[in-house]
Amino acid sequence: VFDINDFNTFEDILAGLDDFVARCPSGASCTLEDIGNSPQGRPIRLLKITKPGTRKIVWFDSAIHAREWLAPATNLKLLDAIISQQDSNAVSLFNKYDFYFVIVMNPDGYVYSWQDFTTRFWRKNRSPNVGSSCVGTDLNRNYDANWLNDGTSTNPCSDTYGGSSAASEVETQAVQNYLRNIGSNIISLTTIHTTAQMILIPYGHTDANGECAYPSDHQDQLAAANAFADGIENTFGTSWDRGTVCTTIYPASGATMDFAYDTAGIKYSFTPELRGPGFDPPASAIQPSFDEVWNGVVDLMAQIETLE
Ligand code: 0X9
Ligand code: ZN
Repeated sequence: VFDINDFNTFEDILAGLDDFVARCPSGASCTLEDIGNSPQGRPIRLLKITKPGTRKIVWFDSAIHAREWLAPATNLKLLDAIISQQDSNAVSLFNKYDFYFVIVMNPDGYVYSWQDFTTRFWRKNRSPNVGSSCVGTDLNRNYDANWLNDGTSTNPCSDTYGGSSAASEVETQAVQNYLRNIGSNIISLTTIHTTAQMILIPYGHTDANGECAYPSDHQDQLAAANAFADGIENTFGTSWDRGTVCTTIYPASGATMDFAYDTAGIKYSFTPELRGPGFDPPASAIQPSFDEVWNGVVDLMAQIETLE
């Protein structure tokens, strides 16, 4: 049974999405769209919460890394906040923007992380690799964004295996195609990970000299990331780093966020690394994670408005 205050199986999340659709705010449309299917045939399901007219889209996705369970749990609470119009911030955000949520970007990996305690910390998808007995590609190294440049592996047994070619994986292709089509309508994209207490911005790759690369929009992106991280910190007095992937966590190329910025043209693209502890926090971490991220999102959107 779906429980917004607990971790949920893939099946329960799909049922939960149906419940959200049934609770659509009056005057709004809530629609499900499968942007693709995983190799094992599971939907990559998008929930769109929209109002009539042409409005910019705020995008949140999660669980591209299977084991990072607090990410989809927190994302579901963000979805709940918008659907229930929980407070005046939720109301004013939804007065301005449409909201798109993909809760599970890596369905096969997520299901596998629920199988038993030996598979709980699985990260990649579950596609077989030709010529290897090791399974899976790191979908957050498989995007057509400086693919294989840095912080990624050509070894199929590695947890950061980039795949056999850029966008070799159908999960990657589905998201890339979708973002290519609607990217110009997206005002901000947040692709949620755990667990390092950071707000990361592009880029993850390095240049020809091995130095971290910076986008031309860096100053605006950093101002937005600072608002996001400050809003989070102010909630419980925690400490969150902010900065480019390459300078703040480590070089890592071929990720969703860098594709979103470089190819889909989404200037404000973020990778939060949520609170821990680790990849297996207790369910009691879900509410405080949501509380702080929600405050961060409210401040982020206000900051983006002053920058645009
Ligand atoms: O390594 C990753 O993919 C992310 N960290 S995690 O511990 N969740 O695995 C950070 C990657 C962010 N990279 C780019 N957006 N380039
Ligand atoms: Zn991750």
